[in-house]
Amino acid sequence: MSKTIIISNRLPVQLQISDGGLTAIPSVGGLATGMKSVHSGGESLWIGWSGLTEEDTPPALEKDIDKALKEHGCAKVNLTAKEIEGFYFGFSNRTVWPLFHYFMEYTEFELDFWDVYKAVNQKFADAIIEKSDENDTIWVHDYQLMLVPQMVREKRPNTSIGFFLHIPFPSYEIFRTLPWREEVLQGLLGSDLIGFHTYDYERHFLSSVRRLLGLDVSFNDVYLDHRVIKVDSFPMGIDYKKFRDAALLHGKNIHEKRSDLQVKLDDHKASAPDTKLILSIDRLDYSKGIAKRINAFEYFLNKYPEYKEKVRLIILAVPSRSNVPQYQLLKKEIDELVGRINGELSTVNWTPIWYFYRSLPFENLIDLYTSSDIAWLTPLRDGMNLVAKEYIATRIDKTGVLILSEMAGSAYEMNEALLINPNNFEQQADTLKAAITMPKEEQMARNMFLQNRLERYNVEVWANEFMHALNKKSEGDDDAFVS
Ligand code: ADQ
Repeated sequence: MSKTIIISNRLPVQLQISDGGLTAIPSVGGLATGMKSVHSGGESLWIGWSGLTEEDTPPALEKDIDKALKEHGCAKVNLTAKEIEGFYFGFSNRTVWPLFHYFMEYTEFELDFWDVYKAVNQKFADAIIEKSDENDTIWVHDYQLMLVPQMVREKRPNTSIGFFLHIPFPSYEIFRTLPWREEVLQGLLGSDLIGFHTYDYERHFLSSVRRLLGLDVSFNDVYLDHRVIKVDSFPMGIDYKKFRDAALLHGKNIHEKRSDLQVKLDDHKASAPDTKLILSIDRLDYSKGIAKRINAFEYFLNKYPEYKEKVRLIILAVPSRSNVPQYQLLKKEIDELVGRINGELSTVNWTPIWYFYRSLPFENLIDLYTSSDIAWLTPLRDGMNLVAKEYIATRIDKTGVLILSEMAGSAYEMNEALLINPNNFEQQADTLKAAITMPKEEQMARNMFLQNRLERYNVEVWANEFMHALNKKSEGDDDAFVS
């Protein structure tokens, strides 16, 4: 029987080694949830890195780890600490991530990183070959594994291979600066179907293929030797029901067991009912525009001083890639900015910014979404941005205003949000004012459209549409690709 093989850098389970032994805990992330419909019923295998380096894996536990992963339909690729350094912290996050997000000044072109990236991609490809058959369908995820499709294709010319990029694809002018640009394109073109979040990323990719490889491109088909590769956009959704149900439950439990954070949020509401809460949630990443957002908030308070003591900005920054120097510098910059602004503007009754640098449990995420009057998300470039979608899904009474950067992939589908250019402080200050004063009826009218769309195009639909297009491709039915 043929199966589906899913490949991503990390597995959808986390291993925990304690005195009591080994446990594998399923992750709650968007990808893991989205792939549930594909990754179920014993007909699929998920291959990835377990999160433990070879050095950190006690040899006596090897077999137990494999067994625990197998129970979740997973198999691991073993990586050494040196490989993680060059492949993940190196080429993936010091070359591809900054380049694809247009941070040229942070992009490092290191031959050593590239060599390790190639070797680790080969390890993933070898694991796929070892654990799959010719008839299996293979779905490779994201920028850490862009060479895998071609590496598998060389050994399995007839296998059906799909690839999805979760981050933006840059314009040709930026992409062509990469010393290994042809190899990356050829790696991706080992696929039968290549998916992006938006039509713009798809267009950028096709333009690079045409100009750098000189291949024939017609509409969204690439012609390579005797193969036709399909390129299309599949905007990723969220698990709408999960967020909606959590918010409904949250409303019912309000007077029972409250988290510390919820107690703080409720106290805030009781003591300052007219103070609007403005929420921002991101991984601590320079692409998310957190420092600029804090500066824009200060600009807003100076432009409209009547809102001092009437608004509060909550910043939740989730620790991320703290081994990479740029992320350490950003953390320092944000700490200092928040300290300075709170120091200069706070009053006896008011602190303008509440800043949390940590990962919070899911319940707390829901506390924040449901308690905030406004969500303000200002990435400078973002493949999609799921936080924008999650905030809207939790607004049970349909109130709440979403201010969203035009540079996020999700902005293409969320026209009813207030869309802004994160570099335009004047526009952002005016938009914040418009959000604070927006009548409830208008909020509800906008969110009704947004919620209907999010409910319909949820993450399961996203995964199924991709798989459907990939299966159609292998059956030779090209009608599935008319976008
Ligand atoms: P990310 O850059 O991580 O993803 P995003 O899409 O916003 O960005 O997803 C973040 C996820 O983390 C959300 O699902 C959110 O609920 C969760 N999260 C945020 N704060 C948390 C916290 N404190 N504790 C626990 N969970 C938290 C990359 C790309 C995006 C693209 C996604 C999916 O950079 O552009 O949308 O992949 O393709």
